[in-house]
This record gives sequence, structure tokens and C-alpha cells, in this order.
Amino acid sequence: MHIRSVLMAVVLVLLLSALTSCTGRTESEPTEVFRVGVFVPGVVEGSPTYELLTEGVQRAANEKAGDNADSPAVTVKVVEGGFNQALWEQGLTSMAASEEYDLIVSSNPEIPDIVDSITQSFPTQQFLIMDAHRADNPSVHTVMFNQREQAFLAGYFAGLVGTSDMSDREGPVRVGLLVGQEYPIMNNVILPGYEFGVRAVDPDASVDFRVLGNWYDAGRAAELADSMYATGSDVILTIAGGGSQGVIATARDREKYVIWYDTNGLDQAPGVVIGSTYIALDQAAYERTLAAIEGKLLYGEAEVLGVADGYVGFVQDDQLYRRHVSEAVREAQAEIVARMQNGDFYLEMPLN
Ligand code: RBF
Repeated sequence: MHIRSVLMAVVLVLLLSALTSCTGRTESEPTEVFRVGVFVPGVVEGSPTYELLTEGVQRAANEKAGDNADSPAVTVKVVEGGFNQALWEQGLTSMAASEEYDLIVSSNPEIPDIVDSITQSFPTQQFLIMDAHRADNPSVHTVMFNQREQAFLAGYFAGLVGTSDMSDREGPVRVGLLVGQEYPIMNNVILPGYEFGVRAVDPDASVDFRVLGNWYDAGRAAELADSMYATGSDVILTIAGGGSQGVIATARDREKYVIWYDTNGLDQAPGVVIGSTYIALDQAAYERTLAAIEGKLLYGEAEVLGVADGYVGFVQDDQLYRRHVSEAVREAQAEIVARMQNGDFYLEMPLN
């Protein structure tokens, strides 16, 4: 009996030490780990900005991991908040309440309002929010991209296509914008910026603006696109997450065009997606996450990055662009891009 209980004790001690070595932690060792949580307000797949977000954060973590022995290990956990926006506050709150993250990173213009209420209860939790603007919360760093410039570039290109021999349309240019949902930056900045760009080419142009009502329904998006092309649009700018695949499908059937937003979408459907704006959200997320890990990120600061900063642009250096877009259109587009890059032509991003 006695020997058996000694043996049991030995087995227990061995088991326990095996367990602690599995977790790699003992009481005495400091845990040099910087823990990043990424809250995706939606799902990553099919949403250009969220793909850029997770790539950028992961790149910062990978780079730090291979850095030197003194730098902390970095862990990244991605939490998808899903399409039910009523659940986002709960999701973000539980991430903050868990105290599992040194930094929570997220992205979209509605996130600061949610985070403001969370930092009241959890003032030490720090946030990096991309594609958003909030200057007065000392726990939050935001990075906004100049959506007026980005939308203008898409509109200008749409106008050029509509007035070129790529379109067989007579009369004033007509183009479409299909979006997942309405929100202040969409209605007050992106739509007017797109219209401004189209009308810079043809003052009589009209823009057909349609709202899908969600960020995933490709079937419904295909129907909307069909009606847009049927009523005279040659080209549709689509900002609709997974829904954008429906726009591509209809454009292919009808031999019409699509413009992509946020990431280079030319290879999604060569010859159908003929133009693409981009934002370097991945690069900005990478840089700001690295700064946070190094303790250098300025909380309470709100950045706005545009074309002249190199963070917003129009994809030109791509063989698909050269192959499927006429030289006259490419030349005119290159001219406006260059003017924006060198600060000759600047559109200020209106902020609330
Ligand atoms: N864009 C997507 O691609 N997928 C989404 O699921 C998505 N959800 C959004 C939810 C809200 C409440 C808002 C305001 C925007 C959302 N966007 C989404 C748009 C995205 O954040 C960005 O503003 C646009 O891609 C334009 O850059």
C-alpha cells in the first residue's frame, strides 16, 4: 500500500512536469509574449479590406518571431465577428474582458463607436483600428485612407472607359456603383467622390447607385447588376464583399465591365474586371502593428493616408491592365494618377 502511494505520487509529479513543459511556462520565467487579437467585423474570405488586415498583422508577427532573442514572441488570434452587426459589440467586449490581448486590431468605419464604449469599461485595453477615424480616444490609434481620392480614381477611370471605344454607347456616360450597405463614408464620401470622378470626364454622366443590403449575397448582387447593365451602365464599381462575385458573373454573361476596390482585383476575371483601385491597408497594418509591439504606436492619434502618401492608388503596373484596357484610356488615367501622386491635384478627405 505504502509503496503504491509513493509510486502514485511519483507518477503525478512526472505528469505535472510534463504538463508544464508542454505549455512551456513556469512561474519563474517572464512571459515575453505580445498577444494580438484581430477582430474581423464580418468574415475574411471575399472581403478585400479584411484580407489585407489579416495579412498585414500576420506579417508583423512573423517578422518579429524571426527577429532577435530579445524581442517578444508575437501571437495572433483572428476572431471573425460574422455578418450580424448586432453581435460585434459583444464580440469585441469579450475580447477586451478576457485580458488575453495586448492589442486588438480591427477595421471598418463603424468600429470606433463600438470601441469608445468598450474603453470606458476597459481603459487599459489598446486598439488599432484601420479604415476608421477617431482622434479623441487615448486607447485608440486609427488609420483612415483617403476614400475621396480612391473613389475619384475609380470614377475617373469609369468615365474614361464610358467615353472610349471600349463602350459602344451613344450619349452621356452611365456607370454603376453597387455597395454592400449604406454608411456615412459611403454616402458622403465614396459615392460623391465616384460621381465627381465620372463627371470630371463627362459632366452629363449619370451614376446608378444600388445597395445590396449585406456583404455576401452574390445571387442578389447578380440580379442588381443585371438591371444596372440593362439600363445602360457599361461598367460597375462593386464594393460588396462576397456579393461582388455576383457582379462579375453578370458582367461576364453580358460582356460588360467591373471595377474593383481596395485590392488588385484584375485577376479575379481577366478582361471583365478591367480596373482596380487599391489601398495599402496591409502595409499600414503591418507597420502600425510592428510599432505597437515595439511600444512606439501613438494612441489617441488618427492618421489619414492618401495617394500622395503612397497608400491609395490605381493599379497600372499589371499585364492584365495593359492587355484589356485601350492605350488612350491608360494614358489619360496615368496622367491623373501622376498629378495626384505629386500633389498637383489633391482631394481632401472630409472627416466628421
Ligand atoms: N467590406 C467588405 O468587403 N466586407 C464586409 O463584410 C464589410 N462589412 C462592413 C460593415 C460595415 C458596418 C461597414 C461600415 C463597412 C463594411 N465593409 C465591408 C466596407 C469596408 O469596411 C470598406 O469601407 C470598403 O471596402 C471601402 O473601402
